[in-house]
Amino acid sequence: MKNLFDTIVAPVTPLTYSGVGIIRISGDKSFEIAEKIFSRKFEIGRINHGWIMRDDKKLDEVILLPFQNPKSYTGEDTIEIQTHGSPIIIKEILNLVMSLGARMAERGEFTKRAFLNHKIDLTEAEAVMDLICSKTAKTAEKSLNNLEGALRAEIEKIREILKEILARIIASLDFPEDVAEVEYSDIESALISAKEKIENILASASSHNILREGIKIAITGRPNVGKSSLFNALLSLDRAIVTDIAGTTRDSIQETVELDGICATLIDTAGIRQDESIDKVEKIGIEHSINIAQNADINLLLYEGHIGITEADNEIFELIDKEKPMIYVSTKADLGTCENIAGAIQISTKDMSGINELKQEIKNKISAFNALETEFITNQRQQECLKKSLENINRALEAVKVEELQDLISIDIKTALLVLGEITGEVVTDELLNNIFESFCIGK
Ligand SMILES: Nc1nc2c(ncn2[C@@H]2O[C@H](COP(=O)(O)OP(=O)(O)OP(=O)(O)O)[C@@H](O)[C@H]2O)c(=O)[nH]1
Ligand SMILES: [Mg+2]
Repeated sequence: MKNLFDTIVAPVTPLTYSGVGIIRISGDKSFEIAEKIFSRKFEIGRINHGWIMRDDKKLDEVILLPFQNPKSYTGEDTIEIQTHGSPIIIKEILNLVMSLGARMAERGEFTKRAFLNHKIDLTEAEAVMDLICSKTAKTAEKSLNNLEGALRAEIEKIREILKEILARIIASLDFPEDVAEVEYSDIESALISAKEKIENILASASSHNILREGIKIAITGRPNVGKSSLFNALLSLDRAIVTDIAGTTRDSIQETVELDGICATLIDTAGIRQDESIDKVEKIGIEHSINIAQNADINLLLYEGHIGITEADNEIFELIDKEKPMIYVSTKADLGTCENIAGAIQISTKDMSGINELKQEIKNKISAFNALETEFITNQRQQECLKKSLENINRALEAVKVEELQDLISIDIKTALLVLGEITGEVVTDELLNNIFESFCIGK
């Protein structure tokens, strides 16, 4: 981190042609710099209209918004300048501001300062970027809840339980004559209560990951079963090439759609077959298909209903882990049906029968992923901290069972507390902060 209190500047909006461009300056020198470049005296807390001037030359007609510390995003004196959205003008103003003593902000530096100036905690800082990168309205809603402190509140509840029992243990150790030793049963019930809360959050972690990263749905089956036709039907788009030649799809293609607030990536794969005559390109495509099917969150396993399940179909179905969600789809229903797998959905892309039923079944599978819905959302980093904290709590619980010295038990409780503190940012290292803010965009 450079000097915390130097003055930084960055474009807040992308450097492309647009209606409006915004430049933000934050730090001790912001007002002084603004006075030098603005055509007239500005008033704090007001919308100021005027010109950005370089010496006597007008650079642009702008709106200037001054925010006095601590009432700003970063907690420092801040100036926001709304310019016309020309990359040339924005760059000229940035150069001018930098020539007067500001430096270009690093990625996420405005938010990092908001955190370091105690305007927000780390869960809220991470929520800012999550909100910007949200793929669906639902993810945006949860990120906004985090920004308002939903995850922090949950973590604080757990920390309070641990802090309280730790304080009692330490008091009895420090003042053995005045304070009685804490009952082991009291320590146990506090630890169990914290443990349950952490386990509840972790139970919803996979649904959080799906909300953040989306869900992968693979359309799998042998050549010519109608995979690309179904892909197009689900997208209501002629995206994939469909022909009666087996092996039409050589490489997988994917598109994303929103299904019940979840970002779903639909993948059309190359038909899988074990045929000596197939060429090198198709072979690679098939290996790819198997990989996609095995890594998908949901598999749509296709077979032709009027032909029935063939040996080749069975060989493909056996490649898929049956523990994972999957839907059997019997295709070309318009040509008749001779054999069905229990629970299979019969579809035809010719008359579109069964397509809505299949969409509903896909949504049912998605909602099973999403069953443990919480107000907040967690990311991988936060989940790792929760897991580490849980390990320490479990170790403390084992020690309580054998009535280990409370001095020793307190060490595990302290560590559990420290790791939870990394979630909110009460305990942080420079490395952790750099890792988090490096993923931000410039100007945030
Ligand atoms: N009658 C009928 N024909 C269909 C239906 N769906 C697909 N077909 C036909 O089946 C043939 C193969 O369809 P595709 O969607 O290309 O099959 P695919 O599984 O993607 O095939 P590959 O890419 O070669 O693996 C085409 O001639 C389609 O017109 C259907 O519901 N009814
Ligand atoms: Mg195809």
